[in-house]
Amino acid sequence: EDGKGNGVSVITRTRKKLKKPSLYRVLLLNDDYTPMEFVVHVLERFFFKDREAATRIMLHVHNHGVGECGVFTYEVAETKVTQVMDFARQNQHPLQCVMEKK
Ligand code: TYC
Repeated sequence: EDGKGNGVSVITRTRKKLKKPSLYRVLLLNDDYTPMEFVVHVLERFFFKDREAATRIMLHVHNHGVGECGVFTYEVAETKVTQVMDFARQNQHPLQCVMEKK
């Protein structure tokens, strides 16, 4: 019914399917030239890590070739990658930052 006593059938959707957003890892890649201190600064500045966590992640990347900075929705991950790549380029470091679907 339409609520006005008009005898009209109205279909009302009572539940909307809310899909969870896909998540993306943001990764730093190792290289031979970017100073360790610069990578720690990147992790503090763009990923809000404290110095201890930033140092742990930086050393993981240094020793294993790749490491996770965080997990974000697509647009946030894309923004982080752009911020890190722009900052590295401004400082003439070859640091690479990428994202991958979880
Ligand atoms: N391997 C670099 C060095 O020895 C340090 C480094 C760590 C570079 C992490 C990049 O994502 C990186 N100075």
